[in-house]
Amino acid sequence: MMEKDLSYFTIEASTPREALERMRRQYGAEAKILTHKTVRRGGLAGLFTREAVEITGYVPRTEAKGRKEDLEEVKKKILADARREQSLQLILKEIQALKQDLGRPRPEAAGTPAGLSRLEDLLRGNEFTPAFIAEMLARIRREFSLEDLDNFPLLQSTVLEWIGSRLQIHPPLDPARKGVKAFVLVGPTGVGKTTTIAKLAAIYSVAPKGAAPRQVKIVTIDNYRIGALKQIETYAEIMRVPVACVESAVEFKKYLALCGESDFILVDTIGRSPRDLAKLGEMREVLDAAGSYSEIHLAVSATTKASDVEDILKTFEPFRYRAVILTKLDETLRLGNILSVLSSMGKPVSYIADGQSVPQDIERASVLRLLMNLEGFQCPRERLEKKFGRREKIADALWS
Ligand SMILES: Nc1nc2c(ncn2[C@@H]2O[C@H](COP(=O)(O)OP(=O)(O)OP(=O)(O)O)[C@@H](O)[C@H]2O)c(=O)[nH]1
Ligand SMILES: [Mg+2]
Repeated sequence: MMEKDLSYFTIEASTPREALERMRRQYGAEAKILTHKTVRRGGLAGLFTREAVEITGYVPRTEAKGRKEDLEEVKKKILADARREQSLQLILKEIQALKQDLGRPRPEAAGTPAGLSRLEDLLRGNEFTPAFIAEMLARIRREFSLEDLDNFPLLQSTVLEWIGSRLQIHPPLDPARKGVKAFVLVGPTGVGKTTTIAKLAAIYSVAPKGAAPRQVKIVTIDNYRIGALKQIETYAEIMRVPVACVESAVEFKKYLALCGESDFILVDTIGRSPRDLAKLGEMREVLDAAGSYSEIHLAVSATTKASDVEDILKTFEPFRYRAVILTKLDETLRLGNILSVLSSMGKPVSYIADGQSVPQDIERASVLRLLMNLEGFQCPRERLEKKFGRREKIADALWS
């Protein structure tokens, strides 16, 4: 063993036994005696001294170090345990929090009963706008008891009625109405304006029983596009309805001045992109010539997506259209987008066109017809008819 590994000590005691005992007590069993001698202590100038024992010895330092290392180990262990303890405490806290969370009714779970999410899916499937859906769901939450939320047939028929009540219907054209001579159809390109004008011309050429006969005339200001005039002339020829072309406000004014009391003029306009503001402005000037003699309706295809419908309804606003004619209803099963926008913008619907056949594929707008076009809703028809009235084909109304 190297010297630096030893720790030396000196012990002085009255007797050898006492020295030995103290060595064992202080340095343990490992301690070894190096020297042992008798010394004299105390007294005064060599007088009255007493005998004592002094031992020197050593104890291996390794032992002392070992104990220190042990201590380090113990400390580390304690620290590790403490850390583990802390982690355990954290985990425990988290578990407790989770338990509390699970025990508490979860807001979305509590707020979305099965019937409500089924209804949401139904509205989404019909492509109602998110804002419209949110409004409907909020109303259900407000007005339905928890018990009724489980009654899905009640839920869907009520919502269908709510949708219906928000739709506005514009009365059909009345050629006998005093003052209004011209009915004008504006709208984006290709939505079916000309076809709709032809359908209306065919229908209104026939006077209802007992009513005074009237002369339906078609005016087109869509004579710029190749084939446009030909298209309306072909229809007019079949129906024996006169067609006139008008290119300016002055011409239109002159034309109207020559019309008689019994004339009913249907005006077909050139299809304009809602983005082509300059051309829309020109057209407005021509139409303004008719002043209060005319009533303008806006044709919108039912296949247009919600954001575009909103744009169209806004862009054509300067024409002060009174109602919307929904065309191409036969081409879509998702009517929610249009209905959402119409109801949020408060625009009434006057006619519904649902096919290319002239004159059959048109009818007066009715809430029933619009609701019937919604997919997946099941509601007794009689219930809706009772609330919103029946669906009426124009032809039925005119020729019955
Ligand atoms: N499926 C379906 N097609 C329609 C309907 N109405 C019109 N169409 C068709 O849509 C196409 C365009 O119709 P038009 O009447 O020429 O449309 P427009 O709005 O006059 O078009 P522009 O004058 O070019 O702006 C034609 O092929 C029509 O047969 C409808 O209700 N349903
Ligand atoms: Mg046209």
